[in-house]
Amino acid sequence: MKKAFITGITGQDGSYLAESLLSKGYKVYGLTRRTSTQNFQRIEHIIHHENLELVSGDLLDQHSITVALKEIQPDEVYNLAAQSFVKTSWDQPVLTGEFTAIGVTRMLEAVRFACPEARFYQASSSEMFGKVQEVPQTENTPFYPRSPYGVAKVYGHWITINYRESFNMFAVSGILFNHESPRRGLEFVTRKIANAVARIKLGKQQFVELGNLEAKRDWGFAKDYVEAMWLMLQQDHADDFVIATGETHSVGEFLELSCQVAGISDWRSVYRHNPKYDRPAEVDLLIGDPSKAKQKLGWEPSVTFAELVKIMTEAELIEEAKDRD
Ligand code: NAP
Ligand code: F7E
Repeated sequence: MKKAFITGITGQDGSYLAESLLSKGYKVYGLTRRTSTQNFQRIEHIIHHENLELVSGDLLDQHSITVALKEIQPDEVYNLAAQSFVKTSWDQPVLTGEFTAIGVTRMLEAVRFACPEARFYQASSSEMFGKVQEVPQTENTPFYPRSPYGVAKVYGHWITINYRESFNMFAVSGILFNHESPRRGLEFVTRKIANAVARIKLGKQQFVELGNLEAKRDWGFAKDYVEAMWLMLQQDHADDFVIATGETHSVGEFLELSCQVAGISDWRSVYRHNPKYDRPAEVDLLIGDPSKAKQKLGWEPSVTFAELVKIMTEAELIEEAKDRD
């Protein structure tokens, strides 16, 4: 039985990846950090699975991850843990660097010391392209990050490549563009919109307050994207891949379509601009070129933008209707 170790298992991607690996017959170990109230909502449905084990540790604590990896001896390590909200990275830039940048080195050091044969996946991000130097963005497009989060991810990306080249480790980076789902954190714009639209439809709130409606993103479905992570670790050679849909849409389009799904005819009537949601430096346009992933991994997205908006809005309509009273 193959063994996988996932950091960030309580997050959106970690929960989908754990599900997928369990269905493939893996024994899955998930790193969780101590919290005063449990935050296992996204993994509640698999928590009693006989092949899932949670391990206590933190990316800030080198010893905890080294000891866990020494004990488990995993075949595959997926480093998904991070401070992943871009806006917060301006409020907590140092902590973001500790988790999202230096945390990667801690993971690579732990693997190098405890299980050097394990294959390592690093969750890189399209935020590294920031102020884009090329359209669409490929594996060879130069980085120009626009937030402390983006800068930290560039560090994580290059240290992964550096360990591959220095120590001959099977270490890869997936440059994943935005991917969403009903499990997305409520602070991210897609889930925020889908949730607000559902609440407006049900008469629980009047408006949705947003920042920049013009920003464009290449949005895919998270469940598709975790399959790409797994595929990257099944290859003969360690390599880095862009994972994206190849389409871009604005925040405004997401809002308009979500309103259509919910049966709200005039989206402008429910929208308010609030400058508090604008960013000190914006990433205006992201659009990825996934041709290398298609050619070498045989990976393609299965959910279109319109389907994604529908999945997310309908999920919120169901959830919000449950606690209507
Ligand atoms: P997410 O929902 O925010 O999940 C982040 C996970 O990291 C949570 O499980 C969190 O644990 C854990 N974590 C944070 N700090 C930690 C620490 N110090 N020690 C241990 N665990 C820690 O993020 P996601 O959307 O699933 O994304 C997964 C990864 O992909 C992240 O690295 C993100 O930056 C990257 N990424 C995401 C996207 C996207 O569009 N979703 C695109 C490109 C790259 P708690 O539950 O305890 O907070
Ligand atoms: O913002 C605009 C905002 O926070 C998307 C993370 O998973 O993807 C994610 O980062 C856009 C930005 O995601 C609001 O200015 C307008 O242009 O949903 P977001 P993100 O910043 O693209 C990348 C690939 C990651 O790696 C990250 O971990 O939407 N926007 N109004 C707003 N954004 C938010 N959050 N809230 C608003 O009210």
